[in-house]
Amino acid sequence: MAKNYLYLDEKMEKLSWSELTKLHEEKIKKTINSIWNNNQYLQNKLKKAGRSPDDFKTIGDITKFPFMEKRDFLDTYPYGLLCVPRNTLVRMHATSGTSGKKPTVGLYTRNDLEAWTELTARNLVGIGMTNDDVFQNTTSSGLFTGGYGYTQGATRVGAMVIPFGGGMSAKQIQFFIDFQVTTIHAIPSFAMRLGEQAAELGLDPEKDLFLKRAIIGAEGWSESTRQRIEKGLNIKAYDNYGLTEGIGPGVACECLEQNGLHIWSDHFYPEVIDPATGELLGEGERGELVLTSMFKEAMPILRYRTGDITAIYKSQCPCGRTGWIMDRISGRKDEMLIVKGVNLYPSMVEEEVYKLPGTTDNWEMLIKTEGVLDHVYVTVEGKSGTDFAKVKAELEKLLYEATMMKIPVTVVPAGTLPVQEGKVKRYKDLREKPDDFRGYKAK
Ligand code: DLL
Repeated sequence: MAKNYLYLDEKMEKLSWSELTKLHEEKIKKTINSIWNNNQYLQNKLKKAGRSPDDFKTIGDITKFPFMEKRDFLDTYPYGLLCVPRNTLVRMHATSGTSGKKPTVGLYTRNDLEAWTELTARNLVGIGMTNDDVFQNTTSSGLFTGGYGYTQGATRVGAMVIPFGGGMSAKQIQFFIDFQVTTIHAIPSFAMRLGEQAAELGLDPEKDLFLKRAIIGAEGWSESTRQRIEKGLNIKAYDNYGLTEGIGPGVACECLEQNGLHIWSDHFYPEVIDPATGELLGEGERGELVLTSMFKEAMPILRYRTGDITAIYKSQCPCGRTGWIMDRISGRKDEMLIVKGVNLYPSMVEEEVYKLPGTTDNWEMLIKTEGVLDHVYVTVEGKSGTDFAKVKAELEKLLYEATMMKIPVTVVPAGTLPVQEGKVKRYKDLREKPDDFRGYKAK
């Protein structure tokens, strides 16, 4: 059946490559000028690299400019990356951040807030939501950008918005039924929990719920997680990507095709680099995503190293959107471990864990250095009535096929592993230097 592709801003979502390049050159020049003229810290950074705005003439010149990194955000906390007067700010958001004690902060002018609203609205329209829909946001409207971000975007689309917030899965589901909710925003671990909860309540999602779709992101998830979510709630689950340093959600999102995320290329210019050397990689090569913003006023980013691993392609999507498409994030560069020359991300393990029907949604991975080598151990929970020995044998086989590594699996009864709230971290890295990035390419 032909899909009914919807667009919030069809013109901008379908710019030709020549129009996009023109826009990139014009707007990135503006971003560089703003950084140079309005922020001493960033001006010094450019000067140190021997660069000035005059060095940017065409888009190819962008590689001459130094990268911004997480450090720049943390070192200048709270206001040090501002490029506008403080009294023009209307909002701040933050991520709790795993890279230190200080949160990473995003500050917004009124125009930034407008642009952000437009982008999350684009995501929602792109997955088929209209003003006929009822939208429930299952993340809190607090500092986390997924709360306000989607509540604003869904309001822009004209759906009826229920800003429920996090947790309370049984009550969330009651609201799904009472208000005939069709669209939800959730992080993957909570979307799985909602499916589990619906089953525990004895509901048949096809008959008892009205849900059609979920927009899912903010943490890594795999294709088999998608299948669990889709089956658990009888919906389509769409991946979306964003980060506080960028603007929040609204950087990239899947469309009805569920085949890669459209980077909103009229707002963000993406590059992919080798995280070990900083060298620019080509289309389809996997490495670290680097983003430059084109419209942000308060805190523009220039070649910001996201730490997220993906590959980008020029879109040939049947939906007709142009610009760049990115693969699902396979992990963060600091999560990647190299064991006996194999590059391993927690997401690769998750992909296999969720293939087995007898496991719950909770699992854990431990990485330890023993002798000179890193070893990986996986613990999963088996549902009651499941043959634990069979799950162990099957999962060890699947993990070996996927990673070429022998990963011992322990199966414990459901409810044994601690339940985590919010963004979930499935692995514990007990290696001697867990903070060191050990090189991207296997040596
Ligand atoms: O998580 C923004 C967001 C909210 C995105 C809601 C999507 C939905 P932060 O809290 O700053 O912002 O965390 C950003 O989360 O650098 C990635 O490592 C990770 N991340 C975000 N989206 C995805 C995704 C929000 N779809 C960090 N897949 C990013 C994998 C993701 N990882």
